[in-house]
Amino acid sequence: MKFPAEPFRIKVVEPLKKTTVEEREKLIKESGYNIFLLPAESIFIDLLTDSGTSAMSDNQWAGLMKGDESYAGSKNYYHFEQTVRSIFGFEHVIPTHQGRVAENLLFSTVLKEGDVVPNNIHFDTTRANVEYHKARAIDCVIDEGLKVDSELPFKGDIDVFKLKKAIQNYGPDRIPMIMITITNNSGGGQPVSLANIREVSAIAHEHGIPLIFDACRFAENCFFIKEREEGYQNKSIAEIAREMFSYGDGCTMSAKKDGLVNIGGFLSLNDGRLAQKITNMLILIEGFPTYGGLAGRDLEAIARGLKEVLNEEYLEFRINQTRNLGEMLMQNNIPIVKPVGGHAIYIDAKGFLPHIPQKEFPGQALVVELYRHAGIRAVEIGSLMFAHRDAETGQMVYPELELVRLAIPRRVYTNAHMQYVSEALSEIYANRKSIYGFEIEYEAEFLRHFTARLKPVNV
Ligand code: P61
Repeated sequence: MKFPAEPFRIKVVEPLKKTTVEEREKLIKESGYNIFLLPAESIFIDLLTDSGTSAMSDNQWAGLMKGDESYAGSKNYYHFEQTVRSIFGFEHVIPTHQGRVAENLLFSTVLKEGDVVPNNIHFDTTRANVEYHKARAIDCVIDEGLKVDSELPFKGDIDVFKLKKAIQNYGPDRIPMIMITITNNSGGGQPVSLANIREVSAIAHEHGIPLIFDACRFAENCFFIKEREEGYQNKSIAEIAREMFSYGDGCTMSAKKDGLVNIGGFLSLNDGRLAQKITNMLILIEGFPTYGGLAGRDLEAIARGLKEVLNEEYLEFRINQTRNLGEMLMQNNIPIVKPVGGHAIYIDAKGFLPHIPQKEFPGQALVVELYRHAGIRAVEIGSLMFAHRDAETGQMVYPELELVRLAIPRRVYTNAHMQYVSEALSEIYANRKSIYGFEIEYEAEFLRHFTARLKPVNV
């Protein structure tokens, strides 16, 4: 079948507002050509992120009514704890209100100045949290993981030679943990193989270094393992997850992705002493250990979401919806990162707009045109996000990849919406020569893409 049919029917609808090109031109200009500053109501299809944007099921909504809002020891916490333990297998479960707090709690407890944390590729909040503690975040993904056209099945794998070299260079004492991000968000939502996880785990443990998963999209990663890795075709997603996490010592998790909820996260660890220290810190900054900044009802929704996300019919639809959009785009010659990842399509903006130099932000130019032309919101992952001035030479350093991410919220849009996105991109591609670049009018010192204001070049 060409289109993966949605394995759910729609019980509640949220009307979408249609705006005209003229209205959007005015709004995007007023927003300094920055889509983060747009009113969300003016967007027809919002593909800014798959984080916290899932549609919850009837079962999860029913769970909200079962929320026990006691300050300590709510039944929802016990359900949540038992669910996380049964899937992830780590002993201690610490709730947080989102993923970056789990990262912050872990790093602030473990990292010292000068430490080093290897990962396949650190996501931006992970990197920022490592660097905030004056440690170094280093990326050890395989070289193919950075190539737009490489079609390897597990482009999120860690290059074990790079990892071993890092351990040799810095010494295991300066590496308090090794991380693996599943799936690898910054590298195109690409999965990591179990063979690689096993190997990295052996290397880590040989040197007495704990292995920690950044597990935001763990179920999608497991689905790819089932689909692509020899010997796993007859295993359930839960079995694959159990094996995968058995090679690690803990995880950080943003439940806003594969927890299928709008808010929530957790940290889960085997090390009891570390968990105790972190729990004390949790009380200081998030809340009591059995709610961690969440309401009882939120914990219930996560517990139910984590069970639902293991459902194979759901995952098959999810991965194929994304893949199907990717295939429609490829048929129309739109250059994208291959193979298609789990949660998003990444358009190669250099290939799409070769006439716009990197200094004029081709990725952002495409993002602006998508909104202007069709009311679609995507996000630039390129020069606006990453270009910086070299501290020594004063020269601008541009990122290798200039991407535009179309992140697909879970269970939110239909395949007809995906077709709309594909048609809009084809129309834009046909007129791509008329698209112009941008220059920055205002930028903040850190994470400038969130608040920057831009203006068109030569217009
Ligand atoms: C996203 F533009 N991701 O992909 P929190 N690890 C990983 C993530 O993907 C992740 C977090 C940790 C987002 C949201 C987002 O500058 C941005 O629950 C692999 O968001 O704290 C989040 O989880 C952090 C988008 C975050 C951004 C920061 O869209």
